[in-house]
Amino acid sequence: MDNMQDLYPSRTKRKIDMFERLDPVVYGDTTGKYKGPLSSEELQSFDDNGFLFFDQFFSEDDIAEFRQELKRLCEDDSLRGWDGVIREPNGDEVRSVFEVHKISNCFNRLSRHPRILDRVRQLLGSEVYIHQSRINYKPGFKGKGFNWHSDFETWHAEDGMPRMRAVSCSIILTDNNEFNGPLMLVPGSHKFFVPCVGPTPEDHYKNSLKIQQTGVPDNDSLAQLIDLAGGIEAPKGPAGSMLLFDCNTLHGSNANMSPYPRSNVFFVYNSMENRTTTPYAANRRRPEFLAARDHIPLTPIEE
Ligand code: AKG
Repeated sequence: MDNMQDLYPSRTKRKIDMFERLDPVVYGDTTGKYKGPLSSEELQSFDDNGFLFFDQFFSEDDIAEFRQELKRLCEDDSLRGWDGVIREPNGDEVRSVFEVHKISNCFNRLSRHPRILDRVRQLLGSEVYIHQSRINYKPGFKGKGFNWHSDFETWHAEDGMPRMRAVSCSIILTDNNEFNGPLMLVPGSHKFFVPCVGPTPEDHYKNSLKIQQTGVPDNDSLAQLIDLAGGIEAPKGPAGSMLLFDCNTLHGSNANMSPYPRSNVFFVYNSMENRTTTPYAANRRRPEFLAARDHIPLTPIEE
């Protein structure tokens, strides 16, 4: 695949209507090399909705060390000034820390946990590498929201991800409830690609990681997809719960209006058959902390 064949044009001058996705959603099954723990029903549900939620996937005990690490990274002076630490718009609170699978042993190990990898490899039907990882902290009262978007749209336009063959895994590190800005998803939206209007600004990531305004779907398309697919869902649960969602599922979240932080870690697994090339709609590649260049297949840790 080269960039001459852009199957998912976006960041265009004029609006292009949304169209049906050209790629499968689930690549593996319950037999064969990448068979995994997900049942046929779970695979079908992921195919239909674009996500799967696992309540209390890890226990409180399992995640105790990750909560400590979450705090440590947020307070780590040696990370101050690094571009991979994003502050809230108009504030000094940490919004996100990127590349946590590289800067933290603890999160590196979590990203290679066999219980996650088995499921992700089954969904993608191949070996996988990490395209991006991050913690979104969403601190109490101060954490702002994330506008609706498809991650694939950005990864395609700005990172050169050719096809829809990536899955995000979000692990809840502090309880997510209706008050602290849980992630919301549009079930079924992953089946359509919504081209976005407007060219990619230079160094777009410097603003988009605080508030994304380019590469977001127009309201008409959004409303249509929300109507079509049956609304919006916000899977909530205690720390240790896990969400797997397709790279093209529309999602976003509100600000945290409660005193309690809503902190989740995200690992983005891309298929080894779908390695990134050059951006489809940006002048330059984004920095490595946002889009990995070492496409190394992951090996599971021993439990
Ligand atoms: C992102 O980081 O791109 C997200 O969409 C996450 C939204 C959230 O953490 O609420």
